[in-house]
Amino acid sequence: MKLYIGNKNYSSWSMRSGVLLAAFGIAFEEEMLRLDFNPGAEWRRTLCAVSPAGKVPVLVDDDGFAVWDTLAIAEFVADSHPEHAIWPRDARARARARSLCAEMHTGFTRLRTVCPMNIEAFFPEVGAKLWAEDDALRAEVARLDAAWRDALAASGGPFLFGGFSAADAFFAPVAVRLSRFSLPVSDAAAAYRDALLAHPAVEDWIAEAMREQDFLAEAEPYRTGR
Ligand SMILES: N[C@@H](CCC(=O)N[C@@H](CS)C(=O)NCC(=O)O)C(=O)O
Repeated sequence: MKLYIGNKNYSSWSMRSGVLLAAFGIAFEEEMLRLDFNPGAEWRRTLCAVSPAGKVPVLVDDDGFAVWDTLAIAEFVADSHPEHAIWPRDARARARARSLCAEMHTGFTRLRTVCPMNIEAFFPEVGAKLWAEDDALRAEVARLDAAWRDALAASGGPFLFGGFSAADAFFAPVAVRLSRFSLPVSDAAAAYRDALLAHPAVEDWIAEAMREQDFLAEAEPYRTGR
């Protein structure tokens, strides 16, 4: 299988699929397409040849069959690898894990907008200012904190549903954002954030993102003063 991804430093959606496959030790080749937001950019032509949606990540199976969008990729990986508990084995826990992934997929838009993924950069002052001024951001972090606490209390941790699952892969970029912007969370949520950041698959992704050293001005609202 081949996973097409964007820059590891910036592409939060790529991180979800990459971390999911790595966490379960599923072999895959990785092809990084440098994100370029200009119309007609080369990476989009390459990408559109494998996926009509034109977004990363895309998982291409050995026979060329392409699956795009992180939710569909998680389902395809779970179907292809029933030996792994990609989703929790218990039906209700599985439904709850899917609810959280779907909520992440469509929600937390304020957090995603004002605290963009940028693994190599630390913005505690920006985070403090946002925290003081942005009601919508605080409300989303409160919802996130409650969702994490509920799942952890029900499972006993250390991950949302006990062992590492797709739900944790979906929240890995959120753990990065909370840490890079120093956003305050409860003790239970902070312990989970740190467990997630210390997971080997997440650590590897972060280490590779740090090595990228590829500044993309379009993804940098804070380091360019825009
Ligand atoms: N809903 C998609 C979102 C994918 C997405 O927005 N990927 C970004 C990179 S993180 C992208 O390809 N952006 C390029 C664009 O939108 O033109 C998923 O879950 O995979």
